[in-house]
Amino acid sequence: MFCYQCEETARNEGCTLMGVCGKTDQVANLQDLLIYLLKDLSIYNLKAKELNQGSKEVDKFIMDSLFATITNANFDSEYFMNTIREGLRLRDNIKALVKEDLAEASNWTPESDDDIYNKAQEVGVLTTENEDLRSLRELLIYGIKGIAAYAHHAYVLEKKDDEIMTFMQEGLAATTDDTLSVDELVALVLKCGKMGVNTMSLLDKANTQAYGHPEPTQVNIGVGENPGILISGHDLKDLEELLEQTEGTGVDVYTHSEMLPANSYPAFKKYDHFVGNYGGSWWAQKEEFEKFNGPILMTTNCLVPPKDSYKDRVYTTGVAGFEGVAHIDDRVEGGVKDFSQIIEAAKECSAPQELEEGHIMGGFAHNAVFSVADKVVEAIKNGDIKRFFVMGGCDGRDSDRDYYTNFAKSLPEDTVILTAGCAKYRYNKLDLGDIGGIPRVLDAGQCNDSYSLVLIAQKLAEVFELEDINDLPISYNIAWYEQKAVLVLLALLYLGVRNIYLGPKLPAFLSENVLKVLIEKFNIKANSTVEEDLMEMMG
Ligand code: FSO
Ligand code: SF4
Repeated sequence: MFCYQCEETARNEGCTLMGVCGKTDQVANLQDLLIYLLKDLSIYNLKAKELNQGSKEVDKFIMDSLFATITNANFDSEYFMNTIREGLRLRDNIKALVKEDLAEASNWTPESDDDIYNKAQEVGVLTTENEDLRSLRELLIYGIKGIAAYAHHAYVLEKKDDEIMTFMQEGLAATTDDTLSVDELVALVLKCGKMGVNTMSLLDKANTQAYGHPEPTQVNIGVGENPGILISGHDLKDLEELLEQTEGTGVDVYTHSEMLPANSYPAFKKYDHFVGNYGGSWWAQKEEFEKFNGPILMTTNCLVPPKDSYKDRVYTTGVAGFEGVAHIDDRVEGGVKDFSQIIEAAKECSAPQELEEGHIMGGFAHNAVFSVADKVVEAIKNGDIKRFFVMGGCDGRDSDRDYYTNFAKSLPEDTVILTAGCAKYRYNKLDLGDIGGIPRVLDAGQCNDSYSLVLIAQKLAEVFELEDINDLPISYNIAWYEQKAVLVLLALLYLGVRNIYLGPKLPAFLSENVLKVLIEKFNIKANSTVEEDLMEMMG
């Protein structure tokens, strides 16, 4: 195996024996093979689209398969074996339709499971020998994985966009094209950022039309006395159905990690048994799931290989999966998922052990911030707010992420943090106060709600009549971990944001030359010490 798609990759070079995330060598190879097949499937489906015969089934298959290969989403080799077999079936169908021999993998047909395992060892990232080409191709693929995740969430809420589906396939196909120049690949990477903005916008519409606009909310972080179900990941539709099915059963529902922002949506606040948020960000789950006592539902990525002590309480659904962990099937068209086995199991469990008590503030997505825009603009004009710091992105387990806690603590009191994603857990329980009633940490929501931060910046630029958003008093100190954060970064670059500080480490998949391009074009910087970075950002 060779995988270097996330920030925790071994030695900041690549995982080669086993993933730091817990992904086995076999699963990593099968994911490589799946990506290899998706590239060919894309080539064929794009051709079929030209003939007005593109397959919606293939569109969805490519989107969901990409999502399943995101860090911490699916660790189950059987899932990938089945998905590969399904991919081969779709490939053969569409190949017969197109009636042309267009791509290399289309000539490979396994006769046994061993054939699949053997092929899986031959098609990984390192087959592109040129380091810069590999770097650009993988950067594009990781951005597209981010699109796939967000497009999937919009899709389950009935929001679909052909242009986004087609772009994922164009991007994948481009990574097999040896004739593309470096400039053409860089252009595609930026187009990925543009499509990322479109996808986050689509998901924003999907979420807010289904569940209302998030509103400023004090989220309880304590526990109640009933047994509970803990729901994690990003899928709001799963939460909706779980809340409906648990109502009146005596079982409470709590969010974990990236599901925290759900507490601020009007549609979910109406449930009395929706108690609040339990614990911190994804990497703390081993300890927290142990103490939760009840079942845990993982709806998307952010699963850490479970300990035996609570493994029988973990359930996956959607593209998430883990060997030996129960999986809740997808809804059939027009139906809902059946969570009854989780609810029945919860009834036998004791209430969660208290980790902490109190509240944290959430719900500052674009609509809520716009509703107090006058106040914010006034505070900027009269000097009460000197600068905003966008500190969105991911959290991770390395101790060097203390940097973000210390950075937040060191910020002058006339500054405000704008955040989204699980990076917030490094500072959202600090008491940073408010500025004239505006909290000093404005949490827009999940990582995809970084879109809100972009809208807020654009709105401020409009109010202050600035043509260039870089002229706003906003600094960007972004933390990344997995591929959705790569997409968020590309989206910011596409929008012309310069001088982004990225940490806690620069991606191992950026070669020296590709990094040079990003520095020249966008002045991206690796973060250094809190003092140095803060001094530079405050100008
Ligand atoms: Fe964080 Fe990534 Fe979205 Fe996980 S961006 S690491 S917790 O996916 O969830 O915010
Ligand atoms: Fe390693 Fe990250 Fe890949 Fe897991 S996802 S194998 S930790 S690089």
